[in-house]
Amino acid sequence: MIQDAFVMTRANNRIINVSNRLPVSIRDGQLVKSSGGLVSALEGVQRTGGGDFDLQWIGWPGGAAEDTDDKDRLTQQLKDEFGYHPVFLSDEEIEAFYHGLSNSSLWPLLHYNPTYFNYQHNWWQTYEKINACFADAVDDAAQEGDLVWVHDYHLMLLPKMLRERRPDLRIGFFLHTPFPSYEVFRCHPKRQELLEGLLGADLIGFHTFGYLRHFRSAVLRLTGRESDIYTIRHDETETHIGVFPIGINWTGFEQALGSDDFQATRERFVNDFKDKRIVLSVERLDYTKGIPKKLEAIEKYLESNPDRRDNVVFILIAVPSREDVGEYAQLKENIELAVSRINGQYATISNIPVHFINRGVKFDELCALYAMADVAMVTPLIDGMNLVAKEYIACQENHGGVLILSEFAGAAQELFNAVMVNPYDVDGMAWAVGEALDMDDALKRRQMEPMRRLVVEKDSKWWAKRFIQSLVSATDQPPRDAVKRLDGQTLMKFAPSAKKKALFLDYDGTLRGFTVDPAKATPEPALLAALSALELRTDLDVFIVSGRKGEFLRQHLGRFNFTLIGEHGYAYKRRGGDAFELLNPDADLDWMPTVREVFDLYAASTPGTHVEQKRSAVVWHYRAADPEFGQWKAVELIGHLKEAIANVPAAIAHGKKIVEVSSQQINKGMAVERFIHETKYDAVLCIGDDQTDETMFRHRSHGAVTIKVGPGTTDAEFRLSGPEQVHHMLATIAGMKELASSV
Ligand code: GDG
Repeated sequence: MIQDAFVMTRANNRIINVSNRLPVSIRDGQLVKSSGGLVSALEGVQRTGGGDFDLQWIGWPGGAAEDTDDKDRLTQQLKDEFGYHPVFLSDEEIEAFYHGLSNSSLWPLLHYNPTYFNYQHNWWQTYEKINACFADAVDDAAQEGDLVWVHDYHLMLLPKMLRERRPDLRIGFFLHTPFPSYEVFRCHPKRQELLEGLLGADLIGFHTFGYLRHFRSAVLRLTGRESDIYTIRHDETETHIGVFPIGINWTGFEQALGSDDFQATRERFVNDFKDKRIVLSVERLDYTKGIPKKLEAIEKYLESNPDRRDNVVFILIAVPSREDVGEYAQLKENIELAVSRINGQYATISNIPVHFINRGVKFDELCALYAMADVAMVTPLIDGMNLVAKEYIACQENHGGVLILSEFAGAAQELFNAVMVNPYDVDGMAWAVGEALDMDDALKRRQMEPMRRLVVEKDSKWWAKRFIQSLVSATDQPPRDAVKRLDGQTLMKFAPSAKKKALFLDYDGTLRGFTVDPAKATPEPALLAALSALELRTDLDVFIVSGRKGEFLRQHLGRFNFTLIGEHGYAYKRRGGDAFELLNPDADLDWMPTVREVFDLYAASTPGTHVEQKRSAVVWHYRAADPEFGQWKAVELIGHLKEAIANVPAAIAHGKKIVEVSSQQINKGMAVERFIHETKYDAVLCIGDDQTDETMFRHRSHGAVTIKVGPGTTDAEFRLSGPEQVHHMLATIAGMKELASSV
């Protein structure tokens, strides 16, 4: 299935899957299959390999490099037999990268557990180093234009590292855990670096919309990058984001359910648990899975239902996990204590209520348990998705079981018919056990059938196909606007000659970067140097075209022999002149008091915002407001204004952290028009960064060189990334002799 999508869109049929663990482990020199949620899901992807399509996999094969003899032979074997490329880790690296940074700092925060958070700077250094080793491994294995799919929190720096090394690759990242609220994620000392690392990807996927929403919020607050529901904009490109709920490896389950081994195991278990009702739970022994609270609920249920103590069995399979991390050892001890307390209290001569199995079971045993259990109790405190919930449903071929599901699992977003519980509410969970055990058969079937259809259809292949298709289309799309990089050849038009040339330069965001306090955005030395050099060129007329008031321009740029155009073209002062004149003295500004009133209302109700009154415009500034609240109120304000100014000659612009209403009879484009009509220029350059500058860019069609500064859609022909590049361009123009150098 993946093949189809892939072959249709690309000439090169290779996907490089990168995850911390390979789906096999090296034990005693032999290759053994490893288990876990990610491996289970990706097995489906791997199975579609072969034929037209080639899946490579890069990851750690488990164990310490020191303990692996004959690495060369194993590397060769992994490559030849499976298309796997191992990244070996030393004992020290496993400690710092895997147990340390990944599982003791990232895992707790991603799962809302700052109290379990631990951090050491050397862990971070090793995390950077190992991510770089993975980048090297991908670099070695990847051919031009390959798709690279990076998985999970162990490799959050990898997308950026790869982007820097190999701009030709198409990079996707999928996070298998939740992405928490910004308030929790911000606890991480390296929060910014982690986000920047991820933003190297072309596409980032999450299990649920909630995680995506938190991610967007963290990106906005920590990096200032704005986004819409599908994309995060940055420098000259964008990162796509999307929701891709993972599915189970249905092919594997389907095969198992049809096998003799499964039938035999199932019969054996049915016989073992004759006359008993089974409530099953399966999970890694992890504090996120909520096992202690589940045991409290079981205890409560047994306490309040003495008549059930003889015939209900709770089978708890808790697969050992991260036993080297202190919190996990403590958790295991607490669980063992609770289990023996419950069994001591509620065992009868004919029944032991809790069967606690602290190891993995074989796959056919797992399937048999899923198929025969009357109830599955999946009650994590938080879980990215939880495949066990879906696997249990898939094995309910006769639709006779009931799923109790935590509303804090990603799976709860899809499995609406489960008996939903709050895993912190012990009484509620105990009640749900009774409800599930006593549910009538017709209702069970009605609830189970649609859920089973969903998990069987939307399996891991479906999931992988959707992700890969989205990555292909994200990277196949031409940039939203075909903006070129500015080249030296274009700038040649401004090389010294007898003919006159004009430069129309916006100020904020173009000549000067933004500051929280606009009054502090005064010209920096690099800009002053470039402008001084330009001033010496007698064949160049320079115009500063800004939204600022004339006085600000006079104070900070008045020393140059330039024409200053303030308030988006409302007032201008000619070079050499003294006073500011009006561009259009007859403009109708009667709408202004009404707009001002609306703006004042928003300033009063949005902390950190203020109104700036200009002569031909009113501006609401929200740069210092909470970024999300500011953005939200800006959208609301625009809606409000649209009604208020429906029939007047005024226009609304949503610029960078501002909303502005200005006269339609005055704009920067009209100012440019006035001056290029007065003087016949041989070449014209217009440069600016926001929406108000777009009115200047319409002169592109008359041969002007138009340049957009920063990201975003534009009508300009060229793009520069920020003020630094603009300074460099101006210095280049100023210093031109006969031949241009490149920017
Ligand atoms: C992470 C996220 C997300 C379990 N016990 C046995 C066994 N398993 C298999 C299950 C299942 C997998 O392990 C567990 O997957 P989960 O999704 O429940 O949980 P995590 O391991 O925490 O996985 C999670 C997942 O990644 C995928 O994105 O859903 O939220 O935390 O497939 O069947 N398999 C066998 N014996 C066992 O005893 N054979």
